[in-house]
Amino acid sequence: MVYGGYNYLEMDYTPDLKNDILVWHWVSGTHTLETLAEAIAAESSVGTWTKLKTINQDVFTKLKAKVYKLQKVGSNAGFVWLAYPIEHFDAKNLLQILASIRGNIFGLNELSELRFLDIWMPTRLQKLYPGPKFGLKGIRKRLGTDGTGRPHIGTIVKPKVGLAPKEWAEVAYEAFMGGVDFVKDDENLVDQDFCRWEERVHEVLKVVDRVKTETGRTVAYSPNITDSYYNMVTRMERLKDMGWDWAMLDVYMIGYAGLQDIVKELHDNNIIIHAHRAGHTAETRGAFGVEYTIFAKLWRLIGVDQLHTGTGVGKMEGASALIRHYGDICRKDRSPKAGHLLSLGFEWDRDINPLMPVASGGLNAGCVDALLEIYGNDVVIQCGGGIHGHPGGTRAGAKSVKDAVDGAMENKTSIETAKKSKELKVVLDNWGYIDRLSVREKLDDLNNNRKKFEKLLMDTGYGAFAKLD
Ligand code: RUB
Ligand code: CA
Repeated sequence: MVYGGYNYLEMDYTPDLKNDILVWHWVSGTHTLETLAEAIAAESSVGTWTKLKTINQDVFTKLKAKVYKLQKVGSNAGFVWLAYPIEHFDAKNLLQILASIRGNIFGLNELSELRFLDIWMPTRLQKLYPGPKFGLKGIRKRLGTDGTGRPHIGTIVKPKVGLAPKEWAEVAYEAFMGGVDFVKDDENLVDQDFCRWEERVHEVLKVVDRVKTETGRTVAYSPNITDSYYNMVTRMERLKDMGWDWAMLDVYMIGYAGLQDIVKELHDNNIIIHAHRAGHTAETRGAFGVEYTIFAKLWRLIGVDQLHTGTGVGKMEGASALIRHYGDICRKDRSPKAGHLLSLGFEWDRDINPLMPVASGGLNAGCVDALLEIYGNDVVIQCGGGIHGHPGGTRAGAKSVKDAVDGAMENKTSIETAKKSKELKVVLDNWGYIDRLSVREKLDDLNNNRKKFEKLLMDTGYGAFAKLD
């Protein structure tokens, strides 16, 4: 088989986990799977649509992408595994790597579907990137929860835009007083006329101090600094002037280049980074796109400290098994033996710290038990509407989540806890309850029938992921 004059199929090649970047794709198109795979290999590495007078065998042999595995699903579709020698890349330049492996290939005429399902990054590559500075451990230390190991409770102040700085801070105060550890701006609140950034930060930091004085508790605020690079740096400088050490970034909007630069600035200035991922679904859903697995890996590599990773039970898409996998990517050193659904897995360099995943999107206290089943306790449970939409108001909403979390830490279900918490009871009565066992059964069922699922995937293709819930 040749594409553009060269052969990229090397089915007897064993990937070199120390020196290759591996990539896994789902593809379908108008040619055989072999041709589609070779088109991808050529366009993403040394080749093009035709034979070149300018290429020599040495370049080709040393730098080409190798298709080392194919799994057909019908004649013109299937899974493709590729290996790129690290020498192909300017390994310290993430943009260069991505322009190769997730660049032009998405525009090739012959493809009608292309899902970039996973990436393997050798530790040799990882050593060129910082990883989280504070991460899970640093954040726990900052909030004083390293001893308890309990989940953190977060809230996005709602409405997402519209409140004036003092109003915003007052809602934050109510949330803190009800038991929230962490408040944050929403993805689309930065520095609008009705709520100037500087004034809002000033007001909320007063509230953070007030909560400390009144209750002794350490709480945090993550102001959104997302903007052009220079404006982000200016805001970071203002945070430092105000003595504050936490900031939020819309990481997808900023893009990889700006993100790496602002992360470096924030690391150098000891500021904790909350990463909101708004917009990623423009790429992570649909026939052409990139799995969230890849974003989670890249954002841990780049070095954010906490990252939105989905819920499995809330308003946003994502099956619980996949959400658990994203949580693992954020926190574990290496992928669990079972549990990564045929993906390439991961093994983090020991200098890449774990980060704290954030479950968010359509949550309320009635989801707490289920979320802890999916994630374990190293997670931020973040509710917006589920706190500020509570019939008793923000403070009661926050208390409902706090009671559910405290109950879970004593091995009680929220149903049991609700007998002594009217705030939690109202939530369960109004919005319902997802019990831990139902989630456990679903996840166990998949684990016990992993081979069956993998077979379904290999027989029917990428769509089988959609059957997970
Ligand atoms: C959630 C919210 C966040 C979403 C984003 O508000 O505002 O922007 O979590 O989704 P609410 P994701 O709690 O009212 O639904 O976390 O999946 O990226
Ligand atoms: Ca939001």
